[in-house]
Amino acid sequence: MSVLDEIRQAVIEGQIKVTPVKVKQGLDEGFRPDTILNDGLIAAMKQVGELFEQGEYFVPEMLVSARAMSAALQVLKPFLVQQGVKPIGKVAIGTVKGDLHDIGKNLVAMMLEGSGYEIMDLGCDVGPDKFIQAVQNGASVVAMSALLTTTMANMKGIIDAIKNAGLRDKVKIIVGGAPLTDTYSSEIGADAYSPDASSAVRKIHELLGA
Ligand code: B1M
Repeated sequence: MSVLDEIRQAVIEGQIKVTPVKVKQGLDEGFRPDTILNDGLIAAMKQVGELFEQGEYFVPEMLVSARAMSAALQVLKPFLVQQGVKPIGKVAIGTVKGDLHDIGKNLVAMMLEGSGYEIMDLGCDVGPDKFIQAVQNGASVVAMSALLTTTMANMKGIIDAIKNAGLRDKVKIIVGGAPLTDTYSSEIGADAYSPDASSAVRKIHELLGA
């Protein structure tokens, strides 16, 4: 079993302590940082997403895998920067104004980071200004989360504010969260809706043609 197999296995099993150690071992054995990222960590997260979609993994398993991946990225990041590896795109993610639920949003952010995106995490209770600022600072995707039927209505206000600021054609907008639907996403003028973290990654890939 090569160290790349071991990295993949450690992420899939959600081994938070082992994964960074295996990444370090891969670097010591001379594997390029981008090989470890693409063939180790990202490949494993893709598999985790597939296991979730097949109903074999549930949110807790996905969460520990995402945490293992995040821990490993801390080790790998300086080497990727040194090597000049660029992120696929910048995603500004936040839970909308009035809403403090951030567990799902954090999971989506971790899966995206694990899939090669730079994340601008705006936190929760986020209004239009912060999203607009993020687009002005280079975000190519805005990802909004809402868990309350009362706060999902604020997503339209944010999309309208982005339009009014003349930035709508500079950014793709994706929405998610338990009370959301595809129909609602279309009604408020978002580009896509995603019901869970792994499909969020897939949809954003599609939106950016990545
Ligand atoms: Co709240 N809460 N909560 N809560 N809470 C719900 C959402 C609720 C359904 C519970 C219930 O009544 N059965 C209900 C909403 C009812 C409704 O609006 N229809 C509710 C309520 C009413 C409230 C308060 C109003 C309660 C009160 O104070 N009276 C209050 C509101 C506070 C506020 O936000 N202003 C409140 C508070 C809280 C806590 C602070 C205690 C805590 C949040 C802690 C935190 O997030 N840091 C909390 C929790 C934990 C929940 C439940 C139990 C769990 C939510 C969760 O984390 N799920 C929830 C009931 C439930 O869902 N069973 C509930 C796990 C998470 C991984 O899933 O967030 O759905 P989820 O994310 C998924 C997908 O939705 C999707 O991917 C994720 C991963 O697969 N997704 C995205 C999410 N965001 C996405 C963004 C994307 C793409 C996909 O971007 C593109």
